[in-house]
Amino acid sequence: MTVTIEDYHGEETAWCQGCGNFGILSALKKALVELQIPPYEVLIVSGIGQAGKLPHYMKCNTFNGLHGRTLPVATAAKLVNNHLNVFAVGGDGDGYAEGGNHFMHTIRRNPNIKYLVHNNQIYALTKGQASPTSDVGFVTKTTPGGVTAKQLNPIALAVTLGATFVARSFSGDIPHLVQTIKAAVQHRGFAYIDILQPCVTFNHLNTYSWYLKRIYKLENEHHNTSDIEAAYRKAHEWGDRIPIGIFYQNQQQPTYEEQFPVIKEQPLVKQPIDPKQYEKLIQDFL
Ligand SMILES: Cc1ncc(C[n+]2csc(CCOP(=O)(O)OP(=O)(O)O)c2C)c(N)n1
Ligand code: SF4
Repeated sequence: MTVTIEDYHGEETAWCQGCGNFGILSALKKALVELQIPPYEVLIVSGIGQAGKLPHYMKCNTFNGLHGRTLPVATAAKLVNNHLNVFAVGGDGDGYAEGGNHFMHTIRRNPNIKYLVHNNQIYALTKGQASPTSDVGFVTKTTPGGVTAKQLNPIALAVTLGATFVARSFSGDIPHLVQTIKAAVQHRGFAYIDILQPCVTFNHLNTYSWYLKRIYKLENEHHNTSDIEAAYRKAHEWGDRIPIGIFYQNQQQPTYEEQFPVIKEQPLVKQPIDPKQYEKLIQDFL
């Protein structure tokens, strides 16, 4: 049976008109349809935030958990059912502040999950406080005198930690985002995409036109995605020129789940359970 966009149609959205999240929702659906992946083979995990609401607007398996705890939940789900296409989604606050620790350790483990960060450079659900990716000098409710802390560079961090797929895209360029998500899905291992996502209500600095003036595509500059040093150099471009595209890719690393012989034959979820195996364990707790 052919998979269509309607198959993924979820609840009505509660995002503001013009929000960059719409581009991400639409691109994710398009990528899944172009790859002909049916909804029952997809799980989308999120935490809390405007970005964290995305699974509500999709019809497939979803899990909405705690703020900043998206990646460990997604990793666990992948271990339990390694045949599922597992996506983790969340904001820059969720992923780089509350969940920063998990970002680091998921990169080390390299599970075959896909991580889409809606990077609007602000905390949107809690009405506009500074986030780790807010520009220096940006005036917000928590930084009335302007942000003084140095901006986090998540792309450079991911490259440095040895992430096996590191990309950036823009929610205002749906074809580019669809292409990048498809490449992430086809990657064997942890695929991370930082998606520049204008928040039209609380971020009046990093607007669509602000990004459009600066963004250029790595693929138009013959960037070599297997050259980690070139990726690191490109990761440090932020200002007048902002690169989007795949910075780095390496498919030579084993995935996390490949290292568990118990799920080699079939997913844990499909393996028979013999209650007798647990008798001793239960006795120990009684
Ligand atoms: C542990 C914890 N800390 C703080 C909060 C409050 N909180 C809820 S959403 C949010 C910010 C969300 O911002 P972001 O992750 O960037 O997502 P966005 O809303 O911008 O998409 C915060 C701080 C919370 N729910 N849990
Ligand atoms: S507050 Fe910002 S991120 Fe949230 S829905 Fe509105 S525009 Fe989008």
